[in-house]
Amino acid sequence: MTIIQKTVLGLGFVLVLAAIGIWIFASHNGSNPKTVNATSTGRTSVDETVVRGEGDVIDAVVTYSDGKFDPATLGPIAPGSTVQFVNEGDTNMWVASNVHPEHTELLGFDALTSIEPGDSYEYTFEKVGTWHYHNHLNPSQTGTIEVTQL
Ligand SMILES: [Cu+2]
Repeated sequence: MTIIQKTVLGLGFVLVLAAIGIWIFASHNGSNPKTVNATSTGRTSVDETVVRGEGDVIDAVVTYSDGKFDPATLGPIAPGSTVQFVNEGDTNMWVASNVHPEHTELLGFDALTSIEPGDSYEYTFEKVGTWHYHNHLNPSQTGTIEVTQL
């Protein structure tokens, strides 16, 4: 092989690798169309927290473990967004709207029962507002959901 043949072969190889890389990158990016970049909110780096309502699918997830809800403040999310509260801790949780113990800030936002580790509670936020909640079993553990017209 001449040096020119080797160079052409090498360049061809690099181009094929680049094409494969671009294809993988593009197909990965297109895999979750409802995810919107949330970094501009400054509240969280979790992309899934800026979402649009899509009916009965899970639009965002809040996890509970070690006595904390994560993210502590979720949003903004659009009206109609369903949030799943997942108990990843080793004690029960009971998600309920403030104010303890009446839970009247957002009527209906109340698991009405104790959620065991590994189980979850889902609630669809229809009303615009900043909704505070707590663990009814330990009211000092709190979180916030921000529902805004996006
Ligand atoms: Cu309560």
